[in-house]
Amino acid sequence: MNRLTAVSPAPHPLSEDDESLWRTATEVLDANWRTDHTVPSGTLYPHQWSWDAAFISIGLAHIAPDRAWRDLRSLFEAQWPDGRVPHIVFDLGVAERDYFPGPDFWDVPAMAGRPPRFSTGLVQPPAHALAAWEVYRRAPGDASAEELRRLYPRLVALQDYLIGSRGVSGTGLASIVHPWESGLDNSPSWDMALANVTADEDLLLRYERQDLKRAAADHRPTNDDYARYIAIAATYRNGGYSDADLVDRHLFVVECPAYNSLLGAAEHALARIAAVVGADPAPHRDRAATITRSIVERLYDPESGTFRSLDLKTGRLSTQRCVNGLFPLILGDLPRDIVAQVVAEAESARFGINELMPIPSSDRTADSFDANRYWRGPVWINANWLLARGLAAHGYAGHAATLRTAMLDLVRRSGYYEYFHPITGDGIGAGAFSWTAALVLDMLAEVGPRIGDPGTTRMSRTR
Ligand code: 2M8
Repeated sequence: MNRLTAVSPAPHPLSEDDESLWRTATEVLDANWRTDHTVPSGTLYPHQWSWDAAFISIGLAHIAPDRAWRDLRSLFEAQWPDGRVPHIVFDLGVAERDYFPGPDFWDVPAMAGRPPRFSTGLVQPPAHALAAWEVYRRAPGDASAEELRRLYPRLVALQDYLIGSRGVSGTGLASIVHPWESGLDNSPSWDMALANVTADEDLLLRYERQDLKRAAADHRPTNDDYARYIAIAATYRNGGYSDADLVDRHLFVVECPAYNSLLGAAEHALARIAAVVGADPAPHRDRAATITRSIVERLYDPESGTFRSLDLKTGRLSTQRCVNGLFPLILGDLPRDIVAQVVAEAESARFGINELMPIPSSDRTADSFDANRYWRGPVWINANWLLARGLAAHGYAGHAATLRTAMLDLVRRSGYYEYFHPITGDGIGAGAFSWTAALVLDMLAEVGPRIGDPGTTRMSRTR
């Protein structure tokens, strides 16, 4: 495996502590690099994951832009002819037993010059156009412009797939067909929809969970939920990964506010990318406006002042308040009155923006809150990084800086974990986790010494 020969310096002087953070984050990404992509974790996740690659590329842009583009390119080289970008691209050199469900389970046919079983048939949140734009901004120049030109048609094909084949409601929003597609896999946001799926634990006798060999059982999904995940994935696979008649045929069809916010953010990013590559930005702006309008019309619950997921099989909004309800903040065109409501939700005891701890993945006051279990309470850096961006873009610079301070302090204290206990801050899940390291680099590069400096406007507690 080729190593980065030297640690690239930060773009501005850092404190001694931050200098060390910069170096160790670089080391994590370097250790997780595999020829043409980065694995999320060398132990728990030994393949390439779709939205991980997006976040990772943003960090790599600061230290090895060639790797940032290579990572995104590798992912899009695995794009299916229908435009979907698989949620996992398998490294066929990794043993089947090292990750479940692996290539044999998904049993994807050969296509587009790829061997059989090269990927899963699911997708993940479309964070890639945003990432490509951010990599370009961080590492501008002809080489990056060329990469953007190469990626643009593929990014558009992904959006076309999501808005077309997955546009089940015909409103411009995309549906997910599995909790794994949300990226927020075990979130309480899916509990109501999953309650209608039979949990057949016999499936776990046929298929052995690998995650429990590498992580504590009370940090991971329950067996019941895992059995449901397998049933949903197997149904989609057995239907040949077809998206026809999903509401009638499939077990899980949901519109998620986080997923669709990233879908809209992708159109905003594509409008900017189009201007660089000589394409027409107008259709992207139109689509972005439609997506924001539909998210508000369909997924916003004015009574609670938050966004919720919508089960298309029952027509019901989830009753759970989860971090996905805050994601529409990343949309610059979210109406101001709704922004204010969502910020109030983020400030409330349910999520509680403060300097001591980033925002948890789920409502701290709800019965479903679980401080240890995967997306049901713990803190995730990618979600907080996105929320900080959204808050800053809507003029809440103080809140954005508070979140950044909390994130950097947490990682300084606990390490580059996959997720963190929302009360103690202890690291949970995989250590040396790539997107945590990547986004730390990005925060250090962007804010640098100003983080924690109370004399600056970014740190002000007011808007
Ligand atoms: C987690 O999901 C995978 C399945 O895709 C798993 O639990 O095995 C999620 O946190 C997801 O968002 C993430 O992309 C993936 C790899 O980091 O791990």
